[in-house]
Amino acid sequence: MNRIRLGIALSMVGIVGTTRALAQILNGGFEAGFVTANGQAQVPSPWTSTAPGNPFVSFDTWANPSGNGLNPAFAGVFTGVTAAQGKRWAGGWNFENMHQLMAFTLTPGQQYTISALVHAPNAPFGYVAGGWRFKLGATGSSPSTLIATFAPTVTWSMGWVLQSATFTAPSNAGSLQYFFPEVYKTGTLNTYMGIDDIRITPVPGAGSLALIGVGAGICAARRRR
Ligand SMILES: [Ca+2]
Repeated sequence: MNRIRLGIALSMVGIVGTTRALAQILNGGFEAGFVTANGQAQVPSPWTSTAPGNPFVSFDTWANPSGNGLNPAFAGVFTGVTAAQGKRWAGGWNFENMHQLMAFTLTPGQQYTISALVHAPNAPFGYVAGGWRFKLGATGSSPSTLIATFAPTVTWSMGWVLQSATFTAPSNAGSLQYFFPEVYKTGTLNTYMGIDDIRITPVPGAGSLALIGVGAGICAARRRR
């Protein structure tokens, strides 16, 4: 193999590796962009909801004190809490929604890990902690496909907790470009939960490991010359 072909082959390995490492979720830490109305019923772009500004529909953006977003002490929900990552996080009731158009669609059959830092509410007013689940949809109003669920085990005293789940992208993932985090309740009481640093990353599989093997083989061949 000559130097040019070796260079092209190694570049292809590099391109594939880079593409796989790119994040599907944009602004997963809710740090970029300005939110109006002190963040109540508002989420920063590219996040949005079916009715931005409607406090019975849209998720909220919370910020460390004096930041751009809801004060953690608002309604006593997150009194004393600061962001797990950066200066802001998002939260919502089980009856509220939020979504974004992902940067890339998921690859059908590929395994992914979804992770996030989650926080239960300080719930003195008749609501409780719940869980998070994640869906895909073909439009911003059609969360049709459940892809992952986090156990509803996070309580107020635990602070921020990193949760994750692994899933296989469905066969129609190419047509499901919208991503929806949702809060679910486990009993009769409504629940409110916070979330920060949402990520979806591919699990290295047989395909990418084979490419790494090809790259290593090329390097070995080059050394032998
Ligand atoms: Ca954040």
